[in-house]
Amino acid sequence: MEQLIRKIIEEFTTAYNHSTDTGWEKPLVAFASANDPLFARLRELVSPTHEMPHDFLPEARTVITYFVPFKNRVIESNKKGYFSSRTWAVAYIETNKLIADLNRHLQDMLLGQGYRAVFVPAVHNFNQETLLSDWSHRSAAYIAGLGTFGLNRMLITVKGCCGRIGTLITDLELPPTPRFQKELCLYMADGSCGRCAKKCVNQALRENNFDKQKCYNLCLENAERLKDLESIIDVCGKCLAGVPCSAKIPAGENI
Ligand code: B12
Ligand code: SF4
Ligand code: SF4
Repeated sequence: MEQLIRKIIEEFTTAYNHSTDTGWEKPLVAFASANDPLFARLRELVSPTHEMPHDFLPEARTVITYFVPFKNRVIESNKKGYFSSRTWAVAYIETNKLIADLNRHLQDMLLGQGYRAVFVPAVHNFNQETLLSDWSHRSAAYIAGLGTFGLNRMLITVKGCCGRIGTLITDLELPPTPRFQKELCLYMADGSCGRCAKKCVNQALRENNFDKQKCYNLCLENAERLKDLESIIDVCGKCLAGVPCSAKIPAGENI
């Protein structure tokens, strides 16, 4: 089943590539046990109301997590300038749609095999004042071993951090993926790099602080400029594009 789920995620994304402008690299997939004690820690780290896998599905056994990496063309488009590129914004819309459709497809497949599955939308599931979600996709993906956190607060995977994360909770039991034993972010590993903080165009991200309200304000400014596109496109991503961890592990192959 593990291989089947990986294959479905890869094939669905490849097929979807043909009907979009964005196009993605091959997705990465990792599984966490729904009973992993790190989920309970999210009530201290994120918020006391953070949901547990069993809140969505009482019989939950596994959290399926995946990362859909952007193509280089999308990353390159957002490297320069103050405002988010249109290509990056379109990638945001199309990847959210891909994740929603892929989650439904996986859910149907699991239901067809006699299992249950529930999922949380990839975006806009957060409190507009606290800027907190009760289901942190990147924390679930970290617990599943998909990557480690960067100074830019993104989850860095073996295909970098430019891309989006989807998660699905199921009662199918799958073997948990081993977590990385090293920090993938150079700053987290040895205090070097810090390129993302220098790239932040709104002084929201610094080495010792992240002002998420400031970040959100710029995302909303971009949304205003991109309002001819179909939905609210609160994007920016300047601290992700054109940095050593954009599309690969920054330290190279020695991890
Ligand atoms: C609210 C939100 C925002 C807010 C607030 C951001 C923030 N950092 O808190 C605003 C609007 C500002 C925002 C901006 C952006 N966002 Co946003 N956002 C979200 C959302 C909806 C919820 C995040 C949340 O609850 N944050 C609260 C904090 C406390 O939790 P967290 O950041 O998820 O996780 C942290 C802790 O768990 C912690 N942690 C620390 N120690 C430990 C130890 C353990 C054991 C664990 C488990 C966790 C942990 O580290 C994590 C990262 O700092 C998620 C989708 C989702 N539901 O998860 C997307 C999401 C985080 N956003 C994403 C992206 C891409 C962006 C932008 C680049 C915008 C864009 N698309 O152009 C910017 C980047 C800003 C930045 N540098 O962080 C992606 C991240 C992809 C990735 N590779 O990690 C997500 C996951 C959406 C998705 N489905 O892919 N975002
Ligand atoms: S740019 Fe450098 S410091 Fe920032 S997250 Fe990437 S590796 Fe870490
Ligand atoms: S998303 Fe934009 S405003 Fe937010 S931290 Fe990154 S560069 Fe700064």
